[in-house]
Amino acid sequence: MYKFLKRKSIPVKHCLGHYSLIISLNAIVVRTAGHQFMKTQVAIIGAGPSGLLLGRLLELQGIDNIIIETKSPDYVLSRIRAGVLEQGTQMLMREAQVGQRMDSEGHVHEGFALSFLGRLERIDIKALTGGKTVMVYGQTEVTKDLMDARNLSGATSFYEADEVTLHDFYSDKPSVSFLSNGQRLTVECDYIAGCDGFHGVARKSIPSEAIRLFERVYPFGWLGILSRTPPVSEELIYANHERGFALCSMRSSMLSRYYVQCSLDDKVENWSDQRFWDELRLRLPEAAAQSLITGPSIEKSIAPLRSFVAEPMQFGQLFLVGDAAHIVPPTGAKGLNLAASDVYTLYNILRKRYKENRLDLLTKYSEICLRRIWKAERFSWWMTSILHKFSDDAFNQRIQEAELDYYTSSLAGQTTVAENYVGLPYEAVE
Ligand code: FAS
Ligand code: PHB
Repeated sequence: MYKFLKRKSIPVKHCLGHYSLIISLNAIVVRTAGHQFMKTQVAIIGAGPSGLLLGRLLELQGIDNIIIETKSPDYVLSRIRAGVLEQGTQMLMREAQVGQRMDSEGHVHEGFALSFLGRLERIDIKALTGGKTVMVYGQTEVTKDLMDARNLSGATSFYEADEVTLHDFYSDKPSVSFLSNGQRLTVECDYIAGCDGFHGVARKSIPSEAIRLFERVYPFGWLGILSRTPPVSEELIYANHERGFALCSMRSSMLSRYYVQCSLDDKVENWSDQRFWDELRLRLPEAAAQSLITGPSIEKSIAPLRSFVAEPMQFGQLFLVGDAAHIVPPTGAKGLNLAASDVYTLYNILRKRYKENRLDLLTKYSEICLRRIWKAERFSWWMTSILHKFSDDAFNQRIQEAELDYYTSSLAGQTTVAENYVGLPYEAVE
């Protein structure tokens, strides 16, 4: 377990009647009976990749921040999610001084395959993008590296917080209140970063008339399995099949991650390991199906698929970041990477606001992020639309096969797929 509240310095305590004042390096604390007040520059809600990465980058710039998370560190780390990092995400991990394990344990991938009609067509992303690649390194590891760094630095984080509530974010004195170990705390800040994911409180705190939501829910889910087996292929395989989509991925040379499309009302308990492996084999090209090494699942879960965007992403002093503002179907491996590009934008806006007094940049956050978000939404929607079974409509299956045939046999088509998969460039904050 991670210590949830650590301070760097020996707090200086002044008892002012029933108040007590504790000064520490990154939080000023005033305590009254039953209610503790803290002050920081940026209050970050959520300790997923968005919150932890933003917190770490700000901390390295000497910008005080406090993270408030509803779950325990172990719970956050137990979630099995993304597996592919774009170069921009890798760059940010290095800038956050937490890239060492990623660089030593991550696997650089120079291509991936699209499978259809029994064919296996490789997209050579490195050759098609002038040398760009992606890295296979699980989101769990990204989160752990960031958590470890924050725990080591002593920056303040509150885990297992309850009743997290945002206050006055349209004023210049926003705050976040919450219960921690039965004590009510209020963090007064300059800005709030809502990094609390799709189901978090930040977006839901915004008046409905101030926000516009765009959504598409797909009529299927992904049944994912993790197994301590060697991956069927060194690179990822995205398979279109008339029985449904399948994906072969991995976390390491002895930890494989596989997915099969399943119906929305399906249940994990309906899928024995054997049924999963049999179905996966049916959806893969012959050579892969024959060389697949199976084993007991160590994790099995079903995730729904949706495309979702909230516009704008800034509301006074509140900024929505990552899944709090947008969701993509994981078919394009963009979710975690989009969160990282939001962090890049907000981090640089706040860095320049505090270091160069560039207050003008604060209003540019939404437009910069949304330009990249909508292009990633398009790619993720397109990959989902050509790889999944939507109905028994034979015409749609033929159109999907023609799309895949064109995009894998035309240099222009391959280049389009490759440059979107490695991640479109980040827009400079200037
Ligand atoms: P997260 O949801 O990761 O983190 C939000 C944090 O806020 C959580 O720790 C949560 O506990 C906390 N929180 C929630 N409410 C709160 C509150 N009221 N107060 C305080 N804290 C609160 N992306 C890919 O690229 N590839 C994939 O294969 C992939 N698979 C996925 C599978 C699933 C089941 C899910 C849900 C997502 C998947 N994603 C995938 C997307 C995922 O990786 C996200 O893009 C990524 O987690 C985004 O990170 P955050 O924005 O930090 O949000
Ligand atoms: C994964 O490894 O979990 C993964 C990889 C690529 C995707 C989606 C999921 O597009």
